Amino acid sequence: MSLRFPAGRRRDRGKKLFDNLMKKSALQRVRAEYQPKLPKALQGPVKVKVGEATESVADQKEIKALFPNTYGMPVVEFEPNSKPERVEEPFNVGIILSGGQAPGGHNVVSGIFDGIKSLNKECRLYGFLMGPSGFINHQYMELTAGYIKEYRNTGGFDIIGSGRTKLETPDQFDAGLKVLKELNIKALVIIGGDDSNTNAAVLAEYYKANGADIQVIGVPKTIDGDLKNEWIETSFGFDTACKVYSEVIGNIQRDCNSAKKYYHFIKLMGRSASHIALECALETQPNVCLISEEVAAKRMTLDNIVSQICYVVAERAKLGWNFGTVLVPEGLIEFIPSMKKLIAELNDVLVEFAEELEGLEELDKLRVIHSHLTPECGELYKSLPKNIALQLSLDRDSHGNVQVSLIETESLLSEMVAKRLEEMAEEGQYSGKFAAQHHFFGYEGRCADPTNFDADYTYALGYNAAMLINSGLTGYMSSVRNLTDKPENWIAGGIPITMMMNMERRHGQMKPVIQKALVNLNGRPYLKYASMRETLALNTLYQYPGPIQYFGPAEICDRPSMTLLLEHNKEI
Ligand code: FBP
Repeated sequence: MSLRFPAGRRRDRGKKLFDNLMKKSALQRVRAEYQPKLPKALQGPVKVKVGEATESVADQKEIKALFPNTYGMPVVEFEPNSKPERVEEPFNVGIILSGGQAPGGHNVVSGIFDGIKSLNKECRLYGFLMGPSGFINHQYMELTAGYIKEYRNTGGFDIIGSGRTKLETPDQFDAGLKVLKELNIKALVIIGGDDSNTNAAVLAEYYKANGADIQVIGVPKTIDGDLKNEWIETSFGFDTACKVYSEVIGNIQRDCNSAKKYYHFIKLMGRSASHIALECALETQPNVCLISEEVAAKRMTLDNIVSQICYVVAERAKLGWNFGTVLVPEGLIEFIPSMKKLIAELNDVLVEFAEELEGLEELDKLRVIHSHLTPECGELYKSLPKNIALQLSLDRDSHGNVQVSLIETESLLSEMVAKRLEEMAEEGQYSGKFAAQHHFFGYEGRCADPTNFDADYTYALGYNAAMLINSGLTGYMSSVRNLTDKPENWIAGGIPITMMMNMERRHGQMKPVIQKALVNLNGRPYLKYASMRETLALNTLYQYPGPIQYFGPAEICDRPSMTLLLEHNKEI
């Protein structure tokens, strides 16, 4: 069923007011004209350079057996071609935006659109609405030049909406195939994170195995920055989101250093990995930044973390400073070994005793859950503030994950720090004042207008996806590399998704999945932060990065993230 999206009816009454309210802001109007930069190879006709056959990063035998038709394909790279290319037969493409929003999604769409139109003006682009569910339930719209124009260089996924429905069963694949055939679609592009790209690989294999003649291409998206490897240097959206958060952290630090009376506990999005927190720490130089991967590696307890923060607070108090900033990665709680164990038990209890828990009042719910936990986890559960215990006991998301964005880790830590400081004061080890403010920066960064870096990167990823489709490839992820160089020198091509896979236990079963990239404790970004940590804790060396700049000198407007620069052995 073709739909206009978003559905809305303009009323004649008050039309002038409505039209006025519909006007774009000055920045939006000027930004719409921005022409994203493309790698040299994509600026005209392309030819394909085919590399060697590939292997998966691990578990080759198992992955090969699960992907007999799409395993071992070569890495491909595009090069400029002197022959002008025009595709005689126009073709149609479908797209799905999957999972959490990330700045630049609209430019992926416009890149695909411009890419296919450059091959043949008659090619058409269809968008499935609200994520994979639009594909399964046949809800779509055609994306025309006029419609896309409204969204170029803007943030958000509202062009067609996004969703978290998992695309993983043959029934869903067959339901989707029907609409693909109806619309004469030759290729489906799935713009998503590691799970969605894993599903793209499964879908590509399924369609190939069943002779469906449909190509599937993935595009690496997530502000969390955890979909990256040797071939995918960063996922899109990370750059913009981190710059938005760094701006506001900087503003808070100015406030903090002006009033000198609060500790600001700032939780930052990033469901699992701490890349966002780490990047913001490099940008803003807070007094403390917790890194979940370090907590797990050192097998730290909640108590250890609280002690670490209290040490900083007490030492700063000796210098007369009763203020500071603490960055907390969103996923922290799941990386504390004892909490991880508790969460795993809670996952089981919530499923097994769902009926018993249904409709219970808060206190009864806590009591019943507690009665089903092992003594060790029960004790930890009981020691948590009531609101945190309840937040940990909320329903899981559709992938079975704890909804970490709903857990107020920042308040949990500050409450525990306050309690410990009181004890320290009684023992004469602390004589400062402690007052806390709490913040969570997450959703406000996911739909920001993309930075020049993300606007260029996403447009190139989309345009590149169009070239992969035209090259007849399936089961590939769009890859644009060499990102710390100028966009014209970026390398465009495709990476077989199976190459990034290994087998992991998920919900009790071994599954082929793309390896999630956590913060590497031997990597330059982490080591750089670790080398400054003590100095940042016991001094006040805040940085104030300011807002994203879209117009001006390239060193300000086009600068990639510090994480990317450091990972590429560049100086920051
Ligand atoms: P993706 O992995 O789909 O890109 O989403 C990541 C994320 O932004 C996390 O940082 C956050 O924990 C989660 O989405 C929030 O999910 P929701 O939008 O469903 O509240």
